[in-house]
Amino acid sequence: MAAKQPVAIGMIGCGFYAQNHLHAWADLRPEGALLSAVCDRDPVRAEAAGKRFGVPHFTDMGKMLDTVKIGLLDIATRMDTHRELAAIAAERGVAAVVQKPFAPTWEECVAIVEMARQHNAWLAVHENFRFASAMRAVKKILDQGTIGTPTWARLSWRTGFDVYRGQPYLAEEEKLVIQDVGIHILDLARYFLGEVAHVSAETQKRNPKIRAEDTATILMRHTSGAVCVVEATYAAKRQNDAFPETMLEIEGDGGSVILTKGEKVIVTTQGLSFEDQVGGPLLHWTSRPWHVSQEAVLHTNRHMFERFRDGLAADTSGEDNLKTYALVEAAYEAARTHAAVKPVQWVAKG
Ligand code: NAD
Ligand code: 89V
Repeated sequence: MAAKQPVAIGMIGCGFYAQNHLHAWADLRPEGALLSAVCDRDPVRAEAAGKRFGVPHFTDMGKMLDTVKIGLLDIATRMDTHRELAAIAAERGVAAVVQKPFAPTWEECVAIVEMARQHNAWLAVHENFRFASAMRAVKKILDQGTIGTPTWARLSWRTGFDVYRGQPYLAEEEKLVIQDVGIHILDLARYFLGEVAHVSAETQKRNPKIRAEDTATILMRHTSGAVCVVEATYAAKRQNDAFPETMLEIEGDGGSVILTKGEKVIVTTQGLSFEDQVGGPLLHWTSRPWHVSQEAVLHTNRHMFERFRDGLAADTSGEDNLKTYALVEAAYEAARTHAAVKPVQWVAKG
């Protein structure tokens, strides 16, 4: 069997969260993912990343692509820049992974997907919650039929952790908890229970110091008939905070699977229960409490690299992520109208 070709990786954005992407790419070098250049419009951040990971650094993506031959771009800038950067990648026929949220509006998300299709450019969204070890373990339990057909679920992400310290921009966003973290949990709901028929939602702003909603309670009916509650808040006040873990309970017609703090799973089937630790290991570059999220970056980057290298679409391709983004839009619409909303569906032109 022919040896698989290595892929030259270009990192765009070397800010707060991109540090995890950079460490993950460094860990994937032995597998053929060769971090080859970094770029940040802030020269200090660009140079720091270039020095730390031993690659050339740039402050302009176009100059980087003129200078270094890149196979796969990893764009970890904030959402307001994604359309412009993804367009440059598509026009140059370079494959790209874009961090979530895909873009500030549905229309911009669609424009990015259609631009990539027009240029036949490979495109995916870095949506990493479903790639976390614990979530993949739960998915395996469901796929094995251990609890029968899932009929009801609650996916809960509740914290009082100071997310604004690492990401101060969150306090000024026009839309907050649904667009920033709800999007992850809605993606998990699709991953575990399939597509959604309609969405109801209530939002609250419980922290007076921030601009937008920090608490959302979402109720969904899936096309399978299953019902799912998605909850997310940055305004919890509790001991033993689980940040950044997602707690879940999924019930099927043959049992249930519950994921508790510390990534412990409790499975009940045929009247018997067993427990297991399903979290991933601490890595040489990860630290509590972010380790759960950081380890998910490694698995997500590996998935993107392997799927691109093998000429296959990613599970969270641009087109797939439109279905998750449509749930974000539907939840905001439902909260605004206090009525159930059918998520919009994107249909490819031509
Ligand atoms: P940040 O502001 O710390 O970093 C963004 C960096 O991009 C900055 O250094 C900025 O200078 C650079 N940049 C902006 N425009 C650029 C351009 N045109 N060319 C080159 N560089 C440019 O933001 P962050 O907190 O690291 O968030 C980045 C993205 O990651 C956001 O979309 C955020 O939602 C997402 N995020 C995802 C997760 C997760 O996947 N679990 C966690 C945190 C943040
Ligand atoms: O994971 C994220 O997308 C971050 C959060 C604060 C939720 O961790 O924005």
